[in-house]
Amino acid sequence: MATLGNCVAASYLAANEAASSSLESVFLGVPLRHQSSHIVRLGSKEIKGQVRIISTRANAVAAPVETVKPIEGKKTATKSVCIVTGASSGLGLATTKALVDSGEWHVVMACRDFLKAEKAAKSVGLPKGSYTVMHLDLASFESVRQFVKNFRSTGMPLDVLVCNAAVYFPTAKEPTFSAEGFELSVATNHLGHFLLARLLLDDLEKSESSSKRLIIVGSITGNTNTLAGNVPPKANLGDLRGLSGGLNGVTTSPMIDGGAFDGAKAYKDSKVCNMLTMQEFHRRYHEKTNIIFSSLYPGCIATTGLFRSHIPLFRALFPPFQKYITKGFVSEEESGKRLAQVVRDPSLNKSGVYWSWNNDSSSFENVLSEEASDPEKARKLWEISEKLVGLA
Ligand code: NDP
Ligand code: PMR
Repeated sequence: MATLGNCVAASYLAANEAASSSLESVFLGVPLRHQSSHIVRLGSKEIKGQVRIISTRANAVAAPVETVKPIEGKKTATKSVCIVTGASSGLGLATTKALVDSGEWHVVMACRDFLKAEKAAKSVGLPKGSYTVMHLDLASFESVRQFVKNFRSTGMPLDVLVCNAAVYFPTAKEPTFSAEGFELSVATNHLGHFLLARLLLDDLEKSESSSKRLIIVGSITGNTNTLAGNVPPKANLGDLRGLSGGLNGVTTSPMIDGGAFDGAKAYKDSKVCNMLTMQEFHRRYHEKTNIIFSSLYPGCIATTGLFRSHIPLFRALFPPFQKYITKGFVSEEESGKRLAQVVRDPSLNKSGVYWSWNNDSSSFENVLSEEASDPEKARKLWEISEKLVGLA
């Protein structure tokens, strides 16, 4: 059955058909045309917007900016708004699908590859108008800041932010670096998200939702109180001397603890940073803002793009190993439902929690490793990170 919101969206689209044909851009000489609409809550008003593609960086694939034309006097069903970083594949895409399917959420897919994200949205059957793709490259602070500006310019409220995107370079012999010269996995998984979350905290605080949330995806492999977390190389931030030095691989080590480069360790270290950051946000802001801060281990989603640069043998054996030996395997669809639960389930409303699931898919509050729950380390990480991203 068509909702009032859908009907209004359809008539809005028809009315704007002529105008929207000018929303064109060019990518590698090929004209692009993208059109989408959304209806979301803006305070007590409803707003609708169209997406068009522009470039925010010289080397960007394609970046959208929304123009929002508030329509006065129209009443539509209201939707909550959730930003999901890295929504173009794996857990992020499955979570987007679960949220959109609920009929209650509009998802802003914050992705570095606009065309890939659009294709991914279509591949899982997201209806036009149920999502907005916006360009975000977490490996560039400039892009993070531009994303925040673009998001604000849409006039959409922000009810939940999900920091999900990540990269993993297990076979790299040498480090690679972000736009600002930080080792790429810590820069993407931790520093980019740290800046994004800090900048969007104000927007979250303004949300009228009684259940506004900031979620940072963690993992079992960063927790050395588990079997998986004891597979070498183990996560260890040490005294954070490499991070303090700027992780640049020239004057300092590219690793947080100051050691020699190890791609698998850098990823696990970045996950420890994600879990520490969530707890530090909780300590600093939960009481003041009423925002619920959470992290989670969604299960071993052994089929995702995270393992794209691993050797072919690993990619072939990892899913059956997790399915039949460790029994830690979850499908992308199931992991998406789990993260969507952390976004919207009223019973998962406790702040400062690292959520996990039993084999029967019931959620529980998990215990973090000593390092991943060390408040002193979390404070130090916060202070160094805010200097590196230019907030202090
Ligand atoms: P995927 O590789 O499928 O998804 C990662 C997403 O991050 C992709 O959409 C990717 O974009 C995006 N991304 C990477 N770099 C950037 C960047 N610089 N800017 C913006 N987006 C970027 O992996 P998963 O779905 O498995 O990973 C999602 C989360 O789940 C991660 O935080 C991971 O640590 C966590 N996790 C995964 C587990 C697993 O078993 N797979 C287990 C535990 C936690 P693009 O599509 O363009 O590459
Ligand atoms: Mg691991 C209960 C045991 C368990 C679980 C739940 C995982 C999850 N793993 C487990 C055990 C083991 N793993 C064991 C015994 C081994 C040695 C054979 C093992 C190996 C292994 C490798 C080489 N596992 C891996 C790798 C990776 O490259 C993955 C990784 O560390 O990525 C950072 C990985 C993972 N195991 C997991 C999970 C969830 C991962 C993936 C990613 C992540 O933490 O995000």
